[in-house]
Amino acid sequence: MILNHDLMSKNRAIKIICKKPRCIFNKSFIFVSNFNRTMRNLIAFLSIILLMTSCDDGDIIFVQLDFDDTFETCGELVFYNVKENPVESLSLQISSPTTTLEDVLELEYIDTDNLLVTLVNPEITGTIDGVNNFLNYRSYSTNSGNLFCNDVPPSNLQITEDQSSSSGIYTISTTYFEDDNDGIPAEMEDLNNNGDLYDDDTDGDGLPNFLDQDDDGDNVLTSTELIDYDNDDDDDNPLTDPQDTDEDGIPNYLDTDDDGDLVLTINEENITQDENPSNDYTNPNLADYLNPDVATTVLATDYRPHSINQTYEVSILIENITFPTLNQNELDFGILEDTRTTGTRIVTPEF
Ligand SMILES: [Ca+2]
Ligand SMILES: [Ca+2]
Ligand SMILES: [Ca+2]
Ligand SMILES: [Ca+2]
Repeated sequence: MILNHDLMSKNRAIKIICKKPRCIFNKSFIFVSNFNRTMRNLIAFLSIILLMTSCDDGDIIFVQLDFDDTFETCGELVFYNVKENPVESLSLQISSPTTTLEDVLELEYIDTDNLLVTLVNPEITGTIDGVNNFLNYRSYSTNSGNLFCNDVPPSNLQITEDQSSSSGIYTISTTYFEDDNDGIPAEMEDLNNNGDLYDDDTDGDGLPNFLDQDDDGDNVLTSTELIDYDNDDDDDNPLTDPQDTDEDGIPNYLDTDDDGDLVLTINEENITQDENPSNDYTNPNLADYLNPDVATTVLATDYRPHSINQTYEVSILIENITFPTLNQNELDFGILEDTRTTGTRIVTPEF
């Protein structure tokens, strides 16, 4: 009855509004419309009650921390993620056991020739105890620039909330990739197609082809030899038709005697002996190692240094978190953004 009364009184209000000429509602439609509106109001009211009840329940805030999927690091050893609007930060500070980013990225040789490397610590785990190792969530009233790793804290820094987890397990996972960047995708350097990139070593110098800038070991880089000068197949792609100067069926980048003059390319250093036959020209238009009419032997004494591109991917997962008033027990920090996660290393195979 009360509901009907309310509806009727609202019907009246609507009737007044409907005095406009373009109003085409009839009375039954108005009743349905009002019924829906009342139900919406009722649902909204119940939602507010529910929300108020929830917030009274030990002040637990049911939120999902929403940060970028990249983080940074500095010092000894703080990982942090800062976002704006609102300004918030997450930080993981590790001091025991003492860990540095150098530890995370450390490599060791895995062969006797000191050519191949692997990670020393692909996974580092530890405990957050709020004493030695901290996980903090903070919010700030202002954006104060770089919030971490300043010798002098920002002067206008106002922390409005600071929560420290009293527990947690962190796992720092690192993966490491290398490539010779020679223009041939790594999977195409798996010559025997067995899925193992490490057992393809055309020149036998100890560097597998996918890490070897000079696959045939003739001191002319693969990237130099891969060029398809004649472009017979018109696709401008040297991978589909790599240059084969002496037409012996072996592309130049895998051929130790590129011009077929029976002098090994590596020994065609007629002009300058600098472990690079590609700059030796008797005929100014054609390098000697590609010129079968020049067959002078000047023995090489070394392999040239090889550059290998390095990429690390560092991610952190934190589990069993206990923040005082935040209900989240697992946190994926994302991927580390740092200049030290890419680099090159130089190796020179033994001649
Ligand atoms: Ca090799
Ligand atoms: Ca290669
Ligand atoms: Ca060659
Ligand atoms: Ca020659």
